Amino acid sequence: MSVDFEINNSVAILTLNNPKKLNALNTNFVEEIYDHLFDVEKKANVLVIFGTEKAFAAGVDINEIDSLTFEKALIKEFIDYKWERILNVKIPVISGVEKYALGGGFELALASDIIIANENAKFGFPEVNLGLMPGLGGTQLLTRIVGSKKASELIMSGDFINAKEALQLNIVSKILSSSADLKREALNLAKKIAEKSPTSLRLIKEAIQLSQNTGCLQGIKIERNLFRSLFSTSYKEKLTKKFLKK
Ligand code: CO8
Repeated sequence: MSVDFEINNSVAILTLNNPKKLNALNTNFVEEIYDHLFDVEKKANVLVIFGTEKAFAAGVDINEIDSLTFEKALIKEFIDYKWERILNVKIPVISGVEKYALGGGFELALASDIIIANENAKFGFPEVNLGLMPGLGGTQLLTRIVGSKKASELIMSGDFINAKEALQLNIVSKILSSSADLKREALNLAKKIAEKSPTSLRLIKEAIQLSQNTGCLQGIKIERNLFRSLFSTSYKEKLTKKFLKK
């Protein structure tokens, strides 16, 4: 097993745990993450993903890539169809990044809703140095955050950025100065979010994700309908009454 999994008080924690290989993501590793997601969505209100102190994940396992051909990758659907599931987790996801988040590891972090980082974090897409390119959403997700010019610079050069640069580029929302602080902060944030209405959280996530793929006016219309649908939930009933009683 390379993935540790636990759930406490509606917070699910997935810890990638293959430090010797810097959490390089091979097919089995991704399948383990995939398998846990069903439990995560049923039993938790927030998911937190950690790596180890040596790496969040240094990309897809280059040993596996080495033996791939175009036909094999297309027909056997190497990693990518399981990845759809990772991109579409219905509950909020927080990634706590230490050291390397590279290639597929960076894409795993970008697939989450919130990224917080240790000050030693390094982000990048070194695929170009292997004669490759990002293949798990990197060109799309990074470009939407930092714009096409900066995304082009980073993806075409293969250069890494540190935590401070990632903060300036709005990739990460907070930097912590130690592994323990990072874990504490990520779990406190997860706990705070997990206490909110699960229906609100799922629809907020849906609306924010939609904003990346739709025009503003259409997005506002859809948001309004999602908002209206929350009128029929027990949480809205309970929480508005509670506020008004005070
Ligand atoms: N794959 C396989 N093994 C790896 C990987 C990796 N991505 N990254 C690190 N490792 C292994 C090393 O081979 C080494 O193993 P060993 O001890 O057995 O020799 C061990 O981890 C420790 O690594 P280093 O000794 O290299 O550690 P350093 O601190 O010297 O360097 C680096 C750390 C800079 C992170 C370096 O390991 C590195 O450059 N790694 C490769 C990073 C990379 O190129 N990542 C991109 C991979 S491609 C990708 O992610 C494509 C995604 C799209 C897939 C699309 C599917 C459809």
